[in-house]
Amino acid sequence: MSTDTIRFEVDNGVATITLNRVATLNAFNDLMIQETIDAFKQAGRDDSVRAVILTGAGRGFSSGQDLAEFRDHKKDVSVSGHLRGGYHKLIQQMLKIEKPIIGAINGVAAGAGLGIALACDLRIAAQSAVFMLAFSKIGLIPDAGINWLLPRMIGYPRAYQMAITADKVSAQSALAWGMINEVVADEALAETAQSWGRRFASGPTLAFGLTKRAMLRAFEQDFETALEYEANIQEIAARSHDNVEGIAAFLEKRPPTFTGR
Ligand code: LHQ
Repeated sequence: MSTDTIRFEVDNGVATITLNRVATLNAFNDLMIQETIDAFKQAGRDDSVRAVILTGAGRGFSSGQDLAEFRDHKKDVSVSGHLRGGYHKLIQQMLKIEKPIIGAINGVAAGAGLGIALACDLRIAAQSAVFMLAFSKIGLIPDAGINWLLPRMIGYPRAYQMAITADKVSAQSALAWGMINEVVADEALAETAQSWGRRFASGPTLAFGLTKRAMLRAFEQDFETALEYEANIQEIAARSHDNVEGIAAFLEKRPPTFTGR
């Protein structure tokens, strides 16, 4: 796996993917999209990885599409082809991995960078982070899954307002609006994310992954179908070692040892 534009580390069951094109606030060029896809694939394949963190190096999380590269390629590639061949594959990979993905939002998340942040399952933001739908500033509509994900998180009025104003939204507002899970002091972000990661990695990660599958699928299901679907998924969880261990630990009044199996 090449890592020219990202860093990839695994420690204590937690894989950390760090976007690393600092001079552009981690703008996505083709290589960074591909390397991030490969890193998520690797995190998905590796059984020792039970939680994933996505963050940015330097003062940005991601400024979205690398506009310089895109301008240079525009004559050769259609925008829709670029989205389908790049961002869609990345987002689908993130949604497919049945392990919790924590976005540690260290600075500005703009454009498709915000879309990728929203495709994480949980988001912790540094106090100074800002969220921005930069698209309308360059005459585009939101992409990278934002039209589907953001109104579900913060409601249509706020999502539409963010889209047409392209104003920066502070971490505190993002928290109040339900876009993120927690805000911490800038200097506490990395350790808070690692501590969430370690906590999840020692939990019943099979159930965590199945919960992600059931909840994401339920967005598209009617209630009856969702009930049926969750019953089937629960059947899988109930056959796990973690379920046996969890019940035994409860009855024996001791902490459980979950293995993700
Ligand atoms: C950048 C970028 C950047 C290149 C900062 N590219 N260099 C999908 C498919 C197809 C087509 C197009 O789009 C998409 C999806 C999208 O993501 S569209 C939206 C693309 N993103 C933007 O429009 C955001 C552009 N960036 C900004 O508005 C600002 O840079 C923000 C608000 C993110 C940060 O502002 P500042 O903190 O003031 O930093 P800065 O503007 O000074 O940027 C620092 C450097 O990073 C600077 O380079 P320089 O050589 O002058 O130091 C910028 O040119 C570079 N940079 N974003 N997206």
